[in-house]
Amino acid sequence: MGIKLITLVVIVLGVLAIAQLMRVYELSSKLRKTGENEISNRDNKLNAKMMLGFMIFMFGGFIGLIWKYGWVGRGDAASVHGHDLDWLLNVNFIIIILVFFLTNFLLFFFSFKYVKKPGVPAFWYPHNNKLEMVWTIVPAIVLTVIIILGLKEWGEATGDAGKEAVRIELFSKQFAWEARYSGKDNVLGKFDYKLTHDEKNPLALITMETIDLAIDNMEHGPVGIDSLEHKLNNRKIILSPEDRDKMRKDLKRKEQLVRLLYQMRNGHDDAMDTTAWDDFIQRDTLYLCKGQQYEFNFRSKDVIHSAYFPHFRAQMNTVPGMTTRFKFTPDKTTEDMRKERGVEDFNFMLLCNKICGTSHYKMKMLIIVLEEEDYNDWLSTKEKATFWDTFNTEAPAEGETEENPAEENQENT
Ligand SMILES: [Cu+2]
Repeated sequence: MGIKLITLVVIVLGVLAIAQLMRVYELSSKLRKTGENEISNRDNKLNAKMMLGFMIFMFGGFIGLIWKYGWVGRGDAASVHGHDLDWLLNVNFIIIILVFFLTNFLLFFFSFKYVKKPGVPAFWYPHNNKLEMVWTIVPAIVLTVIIILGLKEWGEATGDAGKEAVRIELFSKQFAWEARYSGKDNVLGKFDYKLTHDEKNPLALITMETIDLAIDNMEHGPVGIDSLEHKLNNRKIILSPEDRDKMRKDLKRKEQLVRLLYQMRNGHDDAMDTTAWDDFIQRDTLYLCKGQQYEFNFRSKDVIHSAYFPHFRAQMNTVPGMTTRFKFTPDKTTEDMRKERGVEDFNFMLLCNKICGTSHYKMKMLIIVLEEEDYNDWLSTKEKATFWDTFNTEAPAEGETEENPAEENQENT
């Protein structure tokens, strides 16, 4: 603190001293009867040398920092497309750095070289078509190449995944991630926001049973239509006009919602239900298999989040009301990465990369990439934990507490 204060005082005093010196200079030049605007030959030469000195200092600093901190500090990528993406990023960096050196060299070196010399008039050079063409066409070509390469990469990363890709849904909410694996059929069951009110169906999946449950909750649940009607019609319950008004509005909204749910039920084909029943939901840790392509379907419950997988070079916004996609193939296991980096407790992470609220910083998910054999072992532990199993467990709270310790042991090994 003390040192900071002293530094500040020194800077302020320094600025004041310079201002005073300039004032003295102005006064003395007035006394000498030369104009303030007339720059002496000596000053010009000094400025020219300072231009050159600054250029050397800036270039030296740039090279020195790269020397000290490495090329860009990302570390090697851990996904197939990540290596291509890094290559593209390096191409961009090389172009930018070349342009940086070239333009700054011209700027500062010419200022030095063409300093005003007594008796030499300035050369009048207003226009050159060839030069204009060169500095328009060359950047245009370079930018076109960069953009086309970038679009190609982007198209590949976000385009349709092959049939063999495993589908996973990443559901984001304030402030956690939930992963839904598509199960044996590799098809993610459909969902609908109108079904979000039950803890047995946290991801609002559509099946005949979940629609029935939602209708039942809406009609007979603790804050359902029945209870609202009862409160509004029972004369023994005294309500303020505001509360009554609020309740009427709530009732109207719920009646409308229940009509929509009945409509959904009428149009629902329960042959599709198995696509949802075999899905399973995974919290805290996402398990992936090395060499397997994954198609991630992103969803958001509340605000915009962003799924950021730094080591796999993937990032995608999750947007309420729409599904976004990104696919990648991990090509290193967690173990591979630990060996490669020499860090024993290294772990892949999924982070939220949008400031989405107060606990944004906590919104992350551990990712463990396994060899095929280990991955299949883990997968077999999930066979009895499908959406069907969790939905049909009579007491979900008890069932989960019994299952969880076993799962945690799995994760720790
Ligand atoms: Cu977030």
